[in-house]
Amino acid sequence: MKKIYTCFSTDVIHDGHLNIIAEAKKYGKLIAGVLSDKAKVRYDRFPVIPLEERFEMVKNVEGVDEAIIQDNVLYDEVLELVKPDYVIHGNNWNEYPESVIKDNVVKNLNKYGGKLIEVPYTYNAKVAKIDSITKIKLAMPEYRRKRLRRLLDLCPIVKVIEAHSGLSGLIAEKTVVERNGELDQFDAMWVSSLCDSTVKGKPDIELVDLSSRIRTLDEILDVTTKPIILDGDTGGQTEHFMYNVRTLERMGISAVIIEDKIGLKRNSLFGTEAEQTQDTIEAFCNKIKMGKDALRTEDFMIIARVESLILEQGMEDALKRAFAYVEAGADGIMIHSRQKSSDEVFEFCDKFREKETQVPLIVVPTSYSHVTEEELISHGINIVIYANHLTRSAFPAMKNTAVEILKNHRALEVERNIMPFNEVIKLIDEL
Ligand code: SPV
Ligand code: MG
Repeated sequence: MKKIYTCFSTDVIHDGHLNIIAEAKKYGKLIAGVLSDKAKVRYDRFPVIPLEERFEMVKNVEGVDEAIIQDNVLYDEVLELVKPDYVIHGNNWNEYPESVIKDNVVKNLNKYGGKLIEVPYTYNAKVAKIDSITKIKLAMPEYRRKRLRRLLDLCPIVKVIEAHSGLSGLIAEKTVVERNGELDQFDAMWVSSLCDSTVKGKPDIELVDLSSRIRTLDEILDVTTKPIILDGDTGGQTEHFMYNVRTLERMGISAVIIEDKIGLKRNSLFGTEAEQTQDTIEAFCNKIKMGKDALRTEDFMIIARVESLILEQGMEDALKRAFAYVEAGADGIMIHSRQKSSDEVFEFCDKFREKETQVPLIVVPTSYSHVTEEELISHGINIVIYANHLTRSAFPAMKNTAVEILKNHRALEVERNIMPFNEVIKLIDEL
């Protein structure tokens, strides 16, 4: 009896899968892989049902003889283990970046003479509807909100990119690349005060108020499914913060990060060039505590941002504050720095981890952008935020286009650098 292997990364069995199963059964015994959560978040999207349920679902489909968990997007391990005579897959993996998976399967099959069977991918109205329902479910507040905590459990480091509009949110949502033969994508979005202010032509001084920030959040929530971390600036007055965290929690935001400053907030990267005042430990701990008390779910995270290194108050002060904020109930600590070297951030993280092994550490490597995610992981960092990079890349591109049109008295010269018009109109999926 020949062995056939296929892998499912799905929450619902639909016509497409049944077609693959029917085709597979013509060849022999079918072993179905169920892609684990950890692999699924790199490959396509977060599952809407737990792995155990997906496993049961696949195992019980008629035609599946055996189910196993596939813990990697790439097939090296599973093919080594199962050694199937055939792998069967839909023909929807011929384009980048999915094509790297096909290449990987072919490479592994070639090692022992296994064969690949490709069947036409089924995409009909029913399949499209299931896809759309899954996305809607993922975007619902109660599902979206808790996913940041899940990601912290699943990923060696949670990768967060800045978004300031529906369009930049879609880039964060949909960009998938191949790296060293594997697929990779961002896990969550950061709604930065700097970028949310800058795109509105305003300074980053808490002038863009929460109502406006909520409109930005809503725009992003409307077209994406990934979790969102809000840059909450100072959190404002404690009495207001208590109301605001509940609003954010209800909207499905996963976390707010508040910095331990008071008065007129200036962007941290100004450091001591601008006058900035740090809050007292007592008052900031009280803000955290009151915020936590106001929450109604276990999902939403209040993360405390320590500004001691920014304000040159020293490592001792930074650590003292971080431990006090954890004691007050902070769900994570963000340590910020504006040095070109990562030394002070790493020293902070190493010393923090000597005492505190569980509370997530968050960093924003804007000034020390040479550090890799692997280095951050080695210092116990759990979340990396690329805090302003989509805004900073859009600005020079727009400026250059404006300059070129003015210089040339026409738009022809910019055409080669801009998106073709017919691609723009197809960029956004319609219902
Ligand atoms: C932001 O992105 O608005 C931040 C990070 O708060 S920083 O600009 O570095 O202060
Ligand atoms: Mg900010």
